[in-house]
Amino acid sequence: MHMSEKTTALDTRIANHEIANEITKEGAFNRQNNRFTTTFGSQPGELPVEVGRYRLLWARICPWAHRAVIVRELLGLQDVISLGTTSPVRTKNGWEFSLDEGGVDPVLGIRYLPEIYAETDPEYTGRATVPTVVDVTTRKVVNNDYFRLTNYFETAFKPFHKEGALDLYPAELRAEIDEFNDILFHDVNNGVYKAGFAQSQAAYEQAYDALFARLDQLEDRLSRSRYLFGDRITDSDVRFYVTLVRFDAAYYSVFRTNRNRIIDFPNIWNYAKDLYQTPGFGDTTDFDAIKRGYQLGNHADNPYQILAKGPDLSVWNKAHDRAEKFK
Ligand SMILES: N[C@@H](CCC(=O)N[C@@H](CS)C(=O)NCC(=O)O)C(=O)O
Repeated sequence: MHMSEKTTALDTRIANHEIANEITKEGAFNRQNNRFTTTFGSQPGELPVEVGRYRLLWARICPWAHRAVIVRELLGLQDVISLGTTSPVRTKNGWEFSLDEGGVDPVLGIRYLPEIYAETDPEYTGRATVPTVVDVTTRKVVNNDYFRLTNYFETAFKPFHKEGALDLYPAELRAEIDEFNDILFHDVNNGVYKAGFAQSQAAYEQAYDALFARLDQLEDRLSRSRYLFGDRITDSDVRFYVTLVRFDAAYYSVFRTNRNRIIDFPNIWNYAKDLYQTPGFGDTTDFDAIKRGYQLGNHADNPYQILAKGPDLSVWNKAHDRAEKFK
């Protein structure tokens, strides 16, 4: 019946992960490259930066997309780049615009994200992923470079930042931030996925060990400053936050990253609450979508589609000690 059909589709997706070509012979997850990577800017061949020209498509579950949405908020780019939101649980046809009236994105008129990838490049065989940036004047996917997207918002879109916007990517710190972000990506942001998608015990344990060794180091770093780079929020904080906010509700169980929870690290936990309570962070975080996306989507082997009741998420609104500690 319905149940077994669902299980079969899910099993196939888990078995192949639809990332079959992203698994090494040692059983480790090796993420696909981004297909649409043209840079934003004013040089020939770059994507011209204009108000209202681009639409950012995201799913609230997704950390890679969430960071672009947080930066869009922090910089006040809401009227410059429009936002389309898919439902948090990916369907077998890909990300679906079922939250919108009639089940289609109101600007692009598409029901599923892969439609716009197919329109842009009929030869494209990779996964249609969020975040995706579409040029609404040409209806083409122009960028899905989740790694650099926030940096474009921070630099190329600078003329459109709101007055008094934070400088999330200060010129004098860029080299350090880039170096830090790279390490953060491998051990933490993508580290949880490497643990969760591993298809061998050794690959899983390697990812787990690297992840917690790095978190121990970051716990120490955050005992010395309020944010990762001193007393100002930077791009790196956004990148760390999106993993932290998903950790206890999803990764801890679904990806087996269970040495300890984020609330067990005194400095990281207070830092995470500090960010959550900062406009742009908590107000773009949807725990229900995160739980559903990871637990009911293809990430988890969950044939009966049971959603875990916990953990208690009200703790994110509790007081933090960061302002007091670093005044
Ligand atoms: N574009 C990157 C990262 C973005 C990414 O993985 N996004 C996920 C959601 S968090 C997604 O859209 N996955 C779609 C799929 O696996 O079909 C990739 O291809 O690995």
